[in-house]
Amino acid sequence: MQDKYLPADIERAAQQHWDSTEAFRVTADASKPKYYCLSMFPYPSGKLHMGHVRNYTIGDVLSRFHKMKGFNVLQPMGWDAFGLPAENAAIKNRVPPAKWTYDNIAYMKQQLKSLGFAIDWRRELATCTPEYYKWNQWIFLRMLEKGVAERKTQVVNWDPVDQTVLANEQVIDGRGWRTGAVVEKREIPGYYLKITDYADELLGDLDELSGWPERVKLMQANWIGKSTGVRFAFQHDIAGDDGQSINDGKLWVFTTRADTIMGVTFCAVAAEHPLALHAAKGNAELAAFIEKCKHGSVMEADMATMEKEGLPTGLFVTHPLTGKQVEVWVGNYVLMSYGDGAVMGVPAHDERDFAFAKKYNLPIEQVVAVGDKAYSLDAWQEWYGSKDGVCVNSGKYDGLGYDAAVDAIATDLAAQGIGEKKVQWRLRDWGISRQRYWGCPIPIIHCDSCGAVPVPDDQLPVVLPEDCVPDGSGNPLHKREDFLNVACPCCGKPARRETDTMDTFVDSSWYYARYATTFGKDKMVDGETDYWMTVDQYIGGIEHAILHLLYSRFWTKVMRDLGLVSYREPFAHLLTQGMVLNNAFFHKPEGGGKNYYWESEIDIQKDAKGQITGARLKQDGTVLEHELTTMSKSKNNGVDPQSLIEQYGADTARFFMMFAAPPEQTLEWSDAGVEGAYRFLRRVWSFGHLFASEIRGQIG
Ligand code: OVK
Ligand code: ZN
Repeated sequence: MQDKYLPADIERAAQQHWDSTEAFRVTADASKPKYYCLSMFPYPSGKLHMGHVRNYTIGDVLSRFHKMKGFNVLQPMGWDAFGLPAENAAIKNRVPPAKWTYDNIAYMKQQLKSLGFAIDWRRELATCTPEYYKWNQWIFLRMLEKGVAERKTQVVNWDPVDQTVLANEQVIDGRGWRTGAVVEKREIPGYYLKITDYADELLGDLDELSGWPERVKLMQANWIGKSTGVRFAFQHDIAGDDGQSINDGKLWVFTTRADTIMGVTFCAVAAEHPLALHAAKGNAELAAFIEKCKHGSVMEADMATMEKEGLPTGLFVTHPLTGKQVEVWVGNYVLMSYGDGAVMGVPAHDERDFAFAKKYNLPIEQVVAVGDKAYSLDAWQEWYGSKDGVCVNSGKYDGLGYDAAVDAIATDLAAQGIGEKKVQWRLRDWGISRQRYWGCPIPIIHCDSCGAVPVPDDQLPVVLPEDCVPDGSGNPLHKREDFLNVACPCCGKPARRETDTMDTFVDSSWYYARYATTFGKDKMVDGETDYWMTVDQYIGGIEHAILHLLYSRFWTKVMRDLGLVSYREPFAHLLTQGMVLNNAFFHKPEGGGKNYYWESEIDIQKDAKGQITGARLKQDGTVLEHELTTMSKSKNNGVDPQSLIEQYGADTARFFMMFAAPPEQTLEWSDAGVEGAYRFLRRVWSFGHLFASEIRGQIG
């Protein structure tokens, strides 16, 4: 044993030993309790970030701890290898995304190895390999057969920079999650997975996930968004170009406040609603407004905060209970993709309708009274959302409370055949078609005679050519005749392959099950999966609280319904690790924004406790401001794990990560903390050396 603490030598020796003995290779063993510890697999983006080191250290500590306790521990690792970053790198560097991806995987794998994680590398997978994505294609075909997948045209979120469709979840504050570009609406054909068929189960089973943070479960529940209410119609005889009443003379709406129906003073429809389009024909102003709405956000969060705008259509519909004529408006806050694309307007009892009515001088009629409070337009906030009142100014419904009023009104509407109680979900179906190259090909062949034909199973996988170099002008597969041209599986005539690829969230929806499958691999998952699954501990970033975790839960339930697995939830315990923060130093230039500087360019003053009291730019002595924020390239405050490992060794990095903060909380980077961790490990080593060479000699 060396007397000096030389982490590079020690760690190399240990890692070589683990490699040569396959120390972390595991197989199913019914005689031991199992522990499946999974960290969210990385995008092979280039090199490890400090956030990865933290995530994977937490997973490794849990794995090793359980191994020492006698568990049969599975800790796998792999690569979420499809996606846009590889295409963007290809555009920039003129290398095929495949080469960029495989090079990055090789580099990052060596980085992970140098961190000494107890990983069973035999189970490594990369989602961009045909042996993996074959099963995306295979299960997609099963979903088509079962009607869980379908082709349809829908209004979608269009990212004008990436030229691609985004799922609602990928739109953040009306902007693309990757590009930050303002999202537009477009109509486009594509494949959808009917996650809405599973809405009830996805919501209900949240109750079983006692090992998940409440916060994440709440986010999922809100995303699924179950609301109970009444769907009913305003009747009309507005005729379209064909002389027939539009939509059979019914304007359908959904409301969770059927008790306020007697207070309707207008209706609002989405820009794409047939009544809006009809009215726009003779109305240039309305046509222009509709066009403008198409570029608006489709996110509910934005709907809540944005300026409500509208225009009257000049069309009227009949109130189903009062018989009064109600004017139809087009509102920028009404979405065609939610419910029927139309809402009733009750300004006295709904905040959004109130703002709209005030703006456009529409009548406001109180129909619910809460206690003996006097209703006044100045105190309108007190009234919204309250279900504690009774109906007033509502004819035969006067005096009824919320539940009784909803029941009575739903019954009366049902008697006319124009209404019923209904459950509505906020969750939309999952559009998986991407107009991109670097993804899993959708196994469909388009034939002029037969239409969209599924690729037969014995022709799977549909292999993606790996030598394309995208240039930014759309999907390069459009130019690959060798990929495109194929015989129709039905009639044998020349046909063309689908060029859309799958959303990469498909790849990550089942990778955990594939790790747990042994290596015959002639099946998507095999019997070993049932031994290892479910994942006992999943560790990853809160950024995946909704999309990835919901899709994985959905995928698991589909696999169960296809008889592939016997469990119904993939992840028993979930830990969302806190982010790694560091100080960022900046000037605020006059034009706005911030100019960031590296710590090496700055003189920093600290007090006795190590708190920063001031910072000046070395170059000219100017005073800088500072903030504690996530590590990022753009803020010049990132610390490269590689330099940390090279200077102090992996153990110091890991030790600091685990002791500087509890796993769920943010971790503040501290050079002094790293130094401290290193000194501690050095003392441990010295003690070990002393024990080995002296103490043991004395007692031995
Ligand atoms: N492949 C997906 C992924 O998130 C996971 C799938 C299961 C969907 C943690 C940074 C960073 C900050 C600023 C600039 C650049 C990077 C994540 C995940 C895991 C894998 C930390 C990563 N900060 N990056 N892949 N990280 N922290 O490679 O929360 O992005 O749990 O590592 O992350 S990933
Ligand atoms: Zn055909």
